[in-house]
Amino acid sequence: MNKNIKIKSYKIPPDFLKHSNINLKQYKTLYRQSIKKPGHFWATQAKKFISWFSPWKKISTGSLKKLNMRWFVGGKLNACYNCVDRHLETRTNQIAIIWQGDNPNDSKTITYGELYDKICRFANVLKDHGIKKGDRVCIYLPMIPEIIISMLACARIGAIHSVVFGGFSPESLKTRILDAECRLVITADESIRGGKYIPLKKNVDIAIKKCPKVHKVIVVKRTGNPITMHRKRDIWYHEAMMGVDAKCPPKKMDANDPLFILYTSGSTGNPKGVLHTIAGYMVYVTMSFKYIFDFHDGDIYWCTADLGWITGHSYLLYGPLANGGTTLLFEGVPNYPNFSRYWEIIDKYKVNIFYTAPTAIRALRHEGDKWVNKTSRKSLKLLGTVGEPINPDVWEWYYNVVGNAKCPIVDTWWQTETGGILISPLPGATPLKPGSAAWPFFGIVPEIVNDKGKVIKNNNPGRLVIKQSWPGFMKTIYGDRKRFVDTYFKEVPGRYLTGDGAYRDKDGYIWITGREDDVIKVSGHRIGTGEIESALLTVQQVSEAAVVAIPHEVKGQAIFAYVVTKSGAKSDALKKRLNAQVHRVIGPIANLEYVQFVKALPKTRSGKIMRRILRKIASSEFDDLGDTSTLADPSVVDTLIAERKKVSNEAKGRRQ
Ligand code: 7RM
Repeated sequence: MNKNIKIKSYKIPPDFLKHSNINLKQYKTLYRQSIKKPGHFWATQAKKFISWFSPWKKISTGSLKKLNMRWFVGGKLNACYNCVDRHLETRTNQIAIIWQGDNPNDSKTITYGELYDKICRFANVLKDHGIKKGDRVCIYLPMIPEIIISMLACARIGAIHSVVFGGFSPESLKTRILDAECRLVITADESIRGGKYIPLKKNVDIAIKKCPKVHKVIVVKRTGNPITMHRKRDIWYHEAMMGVDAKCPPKKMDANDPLFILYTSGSTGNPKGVLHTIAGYMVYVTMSFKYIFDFHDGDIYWCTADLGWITGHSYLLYGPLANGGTTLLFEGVPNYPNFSRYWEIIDKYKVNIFYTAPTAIRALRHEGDKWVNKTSRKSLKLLGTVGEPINPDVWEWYYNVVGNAKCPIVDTWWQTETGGILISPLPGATPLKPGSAAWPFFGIVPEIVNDKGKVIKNNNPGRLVIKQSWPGFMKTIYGDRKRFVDTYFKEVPGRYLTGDGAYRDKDGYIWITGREDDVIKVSGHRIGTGEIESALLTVQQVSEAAVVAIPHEVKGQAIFAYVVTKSGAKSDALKKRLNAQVHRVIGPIANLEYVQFVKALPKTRSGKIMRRILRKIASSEFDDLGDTSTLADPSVVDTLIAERKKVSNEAKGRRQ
């Protein structure tokens, strides 16, 4: 974010103040308490927001320095009970889930009473197939009610769910199933997005050929198109649900038992299985949902994220349902059948809280205001964004055109690892600065430090770290405690290293500048450049590959691959083949926007690729390449620049 751009700040819309849960004065007082006496603060919240079978014995033990932090030690609870059972007394007939299919005519609603019944039955189906407490279950489903039923059925019996996004390839699915040692997979025949059919069951069949531990596959019939069912292994969901017992008591789980594993990309190696535990996660997401989204009884809330990502877990499912809310589940995409789709859905269901990603906002803004102006959006009271920095001009468009200048925007910064939102405005308390995620949430102590770990101030950019433990933080990387310690705690001891860069302005507002490591965000999807490089290296002609991100108007970032081929091969056909291979290994979300064939990569004398230089050259910033004196062969840079210029000239030539 350019610090020289003048940012206008926005007061809280007066209408909003009348009903908001927290005002500025309350935020300041509570925040102070939350960091001075975290134990007392979280004990109060945990009692208020969560129902316990038996109370904790110690509110917390251990420390972030020793990396043995535990919250609500000795407490007993169940996440599914908190999302469903405890609401039955007052909300049996209230709608829990509004489901909107890809086809605008395809929709249904599910009440809390119905949801309870389906979850109990499905939990019994899982038990009948040998799933018990602690077993891992892989969920590879579209955005249909059965994905929520499956996740909560796992939580009910103490099984650990690992949801894999439906856009991932069979290869990525296999890696995740093997890493978590899943025993059962839940999938659908096909998914439908934007009118296109994706063969989920076929992908599962390919993936589990090499997964010996998977003994059952449960298949939801979504499209009804023919698929292959393996007689001994595969079961139809609808058949299994018939005749199964409708009673299934929730398992009394320990506060620090695992709730789920969710894979996310890092700088190096395979994706990491981020493991979250029940009590800390539930307290944190339930409470943060209520305050950050200013949730009130009767609100209609819509988060557009897929349940395959952390945003879907925390703020489509667990947060809203634990608060007894009505949550909208949308199967489709923002541009089908037309660019008004989101706004039409908002009008159809009178959505009043809407949470989406900057990439979607940019894409829709690009199509012009007419698609928005056709709709009323009168119901909206609050807007949210997540996933990447949002530029001030895109923010203004969201605020004025979508929100009619009457809805605050919560720009929420957080990560798979953090469980819930750590930095965000509170809508009734925080004057808004477009492009800034504003202030820390309760219990969160962010710091901006330099390479030596020293705190820096006054608009100076540095690494964003978190100083104190909070209940929503992950417990570990599944099966790899060493990687957990090395990734997040080695470089700045005693702090959680987020991997993001940031600075803080004189009003205490935090501005996130983006990742500082080799993780990129393409259309809000988190991808490791290392994973893409590994995929490229599986192509026979490739001898070396280096991937960097370059800025993209709609996607935020796009993938730029430098490829060295054996025998210097380079052709458009080879580019296509490389892209096809990346799709096959990772999935279509990892699309190579640019491939540049080069003679050599810039390396230090110790053989480390200098990505900083590659990033600049990819973005055609040739003037300020920084220190190149440590390169083993500095002339490589000139060749790279010449090659880059040649490619952009060719592209220009084609456009003329
Ligand atoms: C929730 C989620 C995490 C990374 C994170 C940041 C980026 C997320 C914002 C943001 C600027 C935001 N989890 N990020 N939210 N950057 N402003 N409001 O996205 O694990 O998939 O990604 O996303 O770089 O480190 S994630």
